[in-house]
Amino acid sequence: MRLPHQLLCALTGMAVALAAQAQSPAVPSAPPATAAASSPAASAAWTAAEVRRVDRAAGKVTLRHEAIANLDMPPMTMVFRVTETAMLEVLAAGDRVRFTADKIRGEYTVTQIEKASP
Ligand SMILES: [Cu+2]
Repeated sequence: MRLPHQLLCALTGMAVALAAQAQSPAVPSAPPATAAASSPAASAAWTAAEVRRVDRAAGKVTLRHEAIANLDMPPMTMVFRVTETAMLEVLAAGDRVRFTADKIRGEYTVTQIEKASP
């Protein structure tokens, strides 16, 4: 009864494999934007900048920034949103800072900012 036994083992093996396949959870298909929003600091590099204007009411800051590698952006002066308006409280025009930024929901957004060490 060697053959039937082998056949049974083969069939059992297949059944286990199929069951494992069926039970394995689907790979979560989170869009890249969501992943970036949840952990923006992971990929974004720090960029040096000078604060030109702080708009606390609008939650925006104007920065004269150096090249931003992760956004493929050359040096320029531009307005950024911030993820939290509290980030603007310690900033004033003329401050030298470093920051990380990402494109969140289509808008360039500062995700971290701190004053540069003198
Ligand atoms: Cu820019």
